[in-house]
Amino acid sequence: MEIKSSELILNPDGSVYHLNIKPEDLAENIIFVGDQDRVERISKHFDSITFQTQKREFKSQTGYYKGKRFTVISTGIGPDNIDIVMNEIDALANIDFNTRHIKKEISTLNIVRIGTSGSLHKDIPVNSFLLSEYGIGMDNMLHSYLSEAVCDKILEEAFMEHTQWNPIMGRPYAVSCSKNLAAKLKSNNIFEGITATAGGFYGAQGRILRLPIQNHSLNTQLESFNFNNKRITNLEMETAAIYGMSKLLGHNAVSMNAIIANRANGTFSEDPYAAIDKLILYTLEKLSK
Ligand code: R1P
Repeated sequence: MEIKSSELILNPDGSVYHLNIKPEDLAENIIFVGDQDRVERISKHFDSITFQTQKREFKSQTGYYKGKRFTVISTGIGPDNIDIVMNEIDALANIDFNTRHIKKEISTLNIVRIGTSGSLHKDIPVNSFLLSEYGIGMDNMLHSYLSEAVCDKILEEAFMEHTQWNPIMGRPYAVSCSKNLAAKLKSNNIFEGITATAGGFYGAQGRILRLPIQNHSLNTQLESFNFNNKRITNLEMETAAIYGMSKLLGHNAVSMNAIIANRANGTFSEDPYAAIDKLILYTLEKLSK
């Protein structure tokens, strides 16, 4: 069935609406970052850059690192942006923009987020690295889709019981990373755990400035949660949405986190850029193998 112009919006030059990318300019290996200024912190390591564009917060560069082709895309902040970026990169790979039909052969993309995040435990210090084995989304974005098949119901139920989850906040969703892609990225030097993804930065992550919040105990409840000896290690704003959309669309995804804040002891990295630069090089090296 032909996908109408109002549903898959293309720019006059044939690029996809928000990302401004044409199908031939998207690599199969994709790196997401939140901050648009982080795109060049990655591409400065490339052998060459063959394409670049920016619209709004979505800045993209495609190039080669040690002979392997990558596209780096900044997603901006939050799960709502992940809905846009995931749908548009999938359309670039799997919808024929000329006929507006889904391609017969569906391609799989490899997506790695290199993000910043806050640790919930004193023993996961600032400047350490963490691979998200699972994402628990507290943001509801995934519920627009028929997502049950990719979600871990047992983990979700345990999480809701432990946090005495208020239904007014919607239902949390839990999705795992791609085991194969994670195997490439693991090492003894990095922590692993469940990443909680929030739909906001302040109240949604238990920060109180002037407004009273729904759940004062959120961070201590997240910290004390244990599921089959896995703990919720950190809080950020994209991982669960990326995992959910990737699983639904048939792509591989892993989220790598530079821990720049420690919510348990109230510390913040003195040099967050050094931490993220180290994680960028670590990740590029692992992915280039
Ligand atoms: C909040 O400051 C932002 O920083 C974190 C959060 O997930 C959120 O996007 O990640 P990035 O540094 O990748 O944007």
